[in-house]
Amino acid sequence: MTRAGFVALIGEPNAGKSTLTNRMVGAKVSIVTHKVQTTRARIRGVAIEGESQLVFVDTPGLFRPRRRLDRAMVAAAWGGAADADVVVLLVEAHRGVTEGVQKILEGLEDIGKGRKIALAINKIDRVQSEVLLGLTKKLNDLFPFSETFMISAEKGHGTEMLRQWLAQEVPQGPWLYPEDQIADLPMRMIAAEMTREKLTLRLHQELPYQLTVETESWEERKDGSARIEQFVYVMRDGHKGIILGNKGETIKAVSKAAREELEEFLGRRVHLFLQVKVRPNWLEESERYSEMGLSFKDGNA
Ligand SMILES: Nc1nc2c(ncn2[C@@H]2O[C@H](COP(=O)(O)OP(=O)(O)OP(=O)(O)O)[C@@H](O)[C@H]2O)c(=O)[nH]1
Ligand SMILES: [Mg+2]
Repeated sequence: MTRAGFVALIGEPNAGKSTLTNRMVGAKVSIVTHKVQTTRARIRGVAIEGESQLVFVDTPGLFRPRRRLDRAMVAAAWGGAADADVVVLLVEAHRGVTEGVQKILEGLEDIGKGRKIALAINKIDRVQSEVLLGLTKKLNDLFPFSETFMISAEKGHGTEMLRQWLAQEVPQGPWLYPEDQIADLPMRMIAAEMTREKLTLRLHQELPYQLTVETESWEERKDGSARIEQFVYVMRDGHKGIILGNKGETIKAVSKAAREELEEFLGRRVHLFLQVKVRPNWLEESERYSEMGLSFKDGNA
């Protein structure tokens, strides 16, 4: 009597969707930063709870898109919700019912037909408990959520209860992935994401939103190590200089941090080579989108 299903995590940028995905899976499958719009495509992480296999679908944040990339990201997020068995909306406890949250609730009216939508108020570690009762009521007045959870994805509060509830909500049926699989994303993409995370953490202002990372080659070596070459695409010459840093120190530090994480993930040695390429128009190149796991067409205005 096994169960299995897709659980889409949706919410505004920075709500903690990727943190929750990693918490549920028990490993880092999706990158996390303090900046908004970190996740760009749907990332699947697999967790097992009792007889149930839960496939968490981490999605890009939902916001008012301006660029082609934004539109493709938002479309990927709504698509994730529309394909899921259960949807969990994450709302930040300290921010409450923002305009962005209200917009998402409107969008959920259609998605909610035929599937359960749960509310997870996240980052409860940041507010007093009195705030939570008011916020729960306010949100449930606005939308008929099947269930409300109060969690801290980062600290792990309340996440067990959410997981147990999801385990009984997904449909009966055979498991969708082998028991030991935790992610469903090509390794070359996971590797590119790790580098993008380290870049995003180190770079200031708008630059992280204007770059993309691709794994260009991946060579297995006889000694068991992997030789990985990645391209960092930026739009302007000046950006290249910023990423390289003084005497190349920025790119060196990024490369080291990404390599270390990759080595831990793979359990073996990695030789990582990063090259920065100036590509003024990469945001309008369809190949960049397929490399990210996004649909170029979804970005059409
Ligand atoms: N205090 C606190 N911070 C949290 C919690 N969950 C996540 N965060 C932080 O919130 C920030 C955003 O987390 P992410 O998991 O990247 O958020 P996201 O919803 O995936 O963001 P996008 O991918 O940009 O849509 C990070 O700095 C996290 O460490 C929490 O429960 N409490
Ligand atoms: Mg994310």
